[in-house]
Amino acid sequence: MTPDGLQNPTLHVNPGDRLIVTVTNNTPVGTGGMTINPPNCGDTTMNSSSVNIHYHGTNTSPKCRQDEVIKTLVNSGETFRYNLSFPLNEPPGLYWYHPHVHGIAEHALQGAAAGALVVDGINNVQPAVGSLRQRILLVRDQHVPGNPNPTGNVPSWDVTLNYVPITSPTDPSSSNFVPAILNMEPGEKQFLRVSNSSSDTILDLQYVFDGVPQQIQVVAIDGVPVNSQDDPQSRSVSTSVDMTLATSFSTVTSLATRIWA
Ligand SMILES: [Cu+2]
Repeated sequence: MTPDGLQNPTLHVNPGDRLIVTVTNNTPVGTGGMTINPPNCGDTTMNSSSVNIHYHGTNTSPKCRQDEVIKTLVNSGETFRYNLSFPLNEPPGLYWYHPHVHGIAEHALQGAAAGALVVDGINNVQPAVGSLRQRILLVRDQHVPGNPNPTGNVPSWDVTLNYVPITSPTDPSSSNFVPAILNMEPGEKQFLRVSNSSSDTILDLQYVFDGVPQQIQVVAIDGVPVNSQDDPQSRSVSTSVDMTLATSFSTVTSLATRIWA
């Protein structure tokens, strides 16, 4: 989230593009310190507030200043410039970015430090989505306030949808369950691009209207069009989608007015 409370920026690139990102670590000076053996990239010492950026799922190079997460360290007060080359054959789709300093990545992700990265051109492989309204939805997880023991309707983690909290309990049959709400016109189709940007939460997503899970057509998973070997424009139809950690999928849905996660 930005200092003004806005969403982390959604980055758009085309295959073959160069992406330049300048990162300044404005978090307080961290505790601890572990010297990282050379070759180094950025700082040479890791501490509790070190950051870097992983460009999740992209086919960019694991070299320093590109998608390198093992040696790259940007510490409090430091600025670091990324300069990534996307290959010409990068599949269009939804990707995401997040800090990936080993040992503290979970902490950073549950602090909501993740954003969407879109390789444009999905309508070249799925023309049906070209005219639809798109929504980019990032599900993140975070600590349940008070850290209660998970039991019954008390989940291990709370989740948010584009930073809007989905309050516990997350059981739809509970009387005080509050879903995330997406408004749609009757009969309208929308193109939903969803990323499970949580660190520990596996999702079972449905799109529900009047208590009835609606039909969703999955057009791509992790940037790969479904059924692409048989028919690149085909779509898998279901009423729910399971998402393991760090996956993304794109769906077309109609009729429903609410989604919950
Ligand atoms: Cu990742």
